Amino acid sequence: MQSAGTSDTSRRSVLMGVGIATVGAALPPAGAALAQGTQAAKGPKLLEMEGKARLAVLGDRPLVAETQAELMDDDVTPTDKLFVRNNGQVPELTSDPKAWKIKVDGEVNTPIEIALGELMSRFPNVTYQLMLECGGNGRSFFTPEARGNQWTNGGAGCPQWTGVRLADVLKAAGLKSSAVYTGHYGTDPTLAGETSKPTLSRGMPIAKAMEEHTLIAFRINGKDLPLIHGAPVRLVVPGWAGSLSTKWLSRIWVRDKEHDGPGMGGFSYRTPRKPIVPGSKGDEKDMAILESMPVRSVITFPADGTRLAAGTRKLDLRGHAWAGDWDIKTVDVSIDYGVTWKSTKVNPPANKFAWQRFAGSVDLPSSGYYEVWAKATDSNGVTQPFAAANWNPQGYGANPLNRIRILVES
Ligand SMILES: Nc1nc2c(c(=O)[nH]1)N[C@H]1C(S)=C(S)[C@@H](COP(=O)(O)O)O[C@H]1N2
Ligand SMILES: [Mo]
Repeated sequence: MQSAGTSDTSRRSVLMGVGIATVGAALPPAGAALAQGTQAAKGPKLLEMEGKARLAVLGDRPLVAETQAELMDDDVTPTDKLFVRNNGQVPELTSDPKAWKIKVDGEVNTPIEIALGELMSRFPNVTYQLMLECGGNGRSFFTPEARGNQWTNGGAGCPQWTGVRLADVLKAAGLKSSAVYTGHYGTDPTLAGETSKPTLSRGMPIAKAMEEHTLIAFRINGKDLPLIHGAPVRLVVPGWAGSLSTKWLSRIWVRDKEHDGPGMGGFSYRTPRKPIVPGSKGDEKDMAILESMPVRSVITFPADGTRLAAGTRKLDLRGHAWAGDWDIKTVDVSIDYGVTWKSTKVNPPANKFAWQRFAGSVDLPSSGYYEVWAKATDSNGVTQPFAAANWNPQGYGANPLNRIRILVES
């Protein structure tokens, strides 16, 4: 248990008067396969960056940091607690955000180059609470290990975004009948420092681009975007892999075929159409692009590793659940390793593509060690598996049910 999460949670616990203290480090990792804490044993390296909370650093170059489960407890993700995922370097901050240019070209009747200031005033501004989730979220739950950043469940957040609808801008440019896909470009230099080629350039089918919650966003939680999250302007493509939500947005290329920029080919952001042997090489032609993210739940209170005072027989808990394009129907919890389940109360989302709060309680029959499991089911009836399923070489789509460890003292 890392120090930031521990102090934060115990402070909140004291305020709430429930008498919980966290001493996660004192608990052994749950049977290795079950541990879901962020590098529970050693404790992660914590991010030290102005304007950012002490997130768990998964990589320095490029910078990648995830949000510890207990820091995901806010209804609306505060900007400082939003995970960070860069593929290259961070570009320089522009001195004149309003003059920042965005180009829309390709399969359109009238290619546009528009300054951000004009974009803001010409198109209706909308504000929604929208999920941003890395396509690799949950990757660390795969066995054997899949290539890439070892996310637990913290490559996800749900801030409030303000921007214009991408659909409005595409309509202004006029889509040709040949328009089938987008290709997105940002200005971040590659890790090697090149600016002549994109670091990452993904795209989506036109239908997703025209969805009313797909935004060209310039504000987060009511403030200008910070540089690390894409200032002055980015895409927010909620519910789908975060790699579509291009930061430092400079160009949308409307394509007459599936986009083919870096991040579109091979095993990138793809999951198998039919299950493959875990650890095997796999065959590119059996892979399909990951679009909607899968159903997931995260217990955000109490923290993994919480120790409860002797005599505690009831534990209140809460968290968030979400499911890409879909809503959450139920979240169930278990304290007996999935033998019996109890339902929780699930709130409706603030709007489509926002996560949903669940809250409930479990009865603890005695003192001792427990794991609390949470399992969400979406509006299609799709539920989280007990273990990460559908292994793939680059590790997308792992969404096993969530587990925390609890000790009731005697
Ligand atoms: N230009 C650019 N946009 C990008 C990336 C990037 O490396 N460069 N990373 C993408 C990925 S993989 C994710 S998950 C999200 C993360 O957004 P955040 O860092 O604001 O949380 O940004 C996406 N947009
Ligand atoms: Mo990502």
